Amino acid sequence: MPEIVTYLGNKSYSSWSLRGWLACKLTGLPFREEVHPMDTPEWKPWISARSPSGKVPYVTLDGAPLWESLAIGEQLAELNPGQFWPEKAAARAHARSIAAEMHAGFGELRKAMWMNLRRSFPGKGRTAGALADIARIEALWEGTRQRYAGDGPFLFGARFGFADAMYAPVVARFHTWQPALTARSRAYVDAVWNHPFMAQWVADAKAEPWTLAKYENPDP
Ligand SMILES: N[C@@H](CCC(=O)N[C@@H](CS)C(=O)NCC(=O)O)C(=O)O
Repeated sequence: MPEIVTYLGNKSYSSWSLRGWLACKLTGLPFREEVHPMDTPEWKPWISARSPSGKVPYVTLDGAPLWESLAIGEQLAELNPGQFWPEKAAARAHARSIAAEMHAGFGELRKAMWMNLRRSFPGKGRTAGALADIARIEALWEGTRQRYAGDGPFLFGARFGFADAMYAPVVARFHTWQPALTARSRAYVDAVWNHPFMAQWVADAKAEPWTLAKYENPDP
């Protein structure tokens, strides 16, 4: 069995860490995780001694370094392909494209509505840029689900896959900041939020001892 180790920032705040961890979960294999609080004097030395980019998520697979969440997902998918990507080529092409769009984009949303799994800031963070990103995400979710989800609750149907994992932190942000969403988007948000992987991550986040002030004030 391959040895997988994942290095993570705070589960409460580190949205990229969540993507890497979900990729590890999708393998269906046991893995070890090491969590370290960000924005502390020890953070940079800790992560820089491990991850070539000095960022999380960082994963080792039988000792081989893996960084950048999309690359982590693609590599770990080789261990359990059917769980990560849809079976049909057209759906897989679509899944890869929306995963890449998430990897590269939505900076305004990420800046205005950061992840904080222990807090609720309804009505805040609604900058023009964040609202434009949300409109694109809702259109993308709806277009994908209309075409590929059938009766299933996730982007490509019944199975929570890697495209869902890439958007899971958006779901978490929507949970905290509660922007206005269509009923269909809300149903998708609920499906991801209630998935057992997500529930486990949120429970771990709530049990963390660390609070980072910069993520606690919705009116910076
Ligand atoms: N494009 C990278 C983004 C990595 C990233 O920005 N990670 C943040 C996680 S919140 C980080 O490590 N921040 C702490 C730091 O830069 O010291 C990926 O997809 O993995």
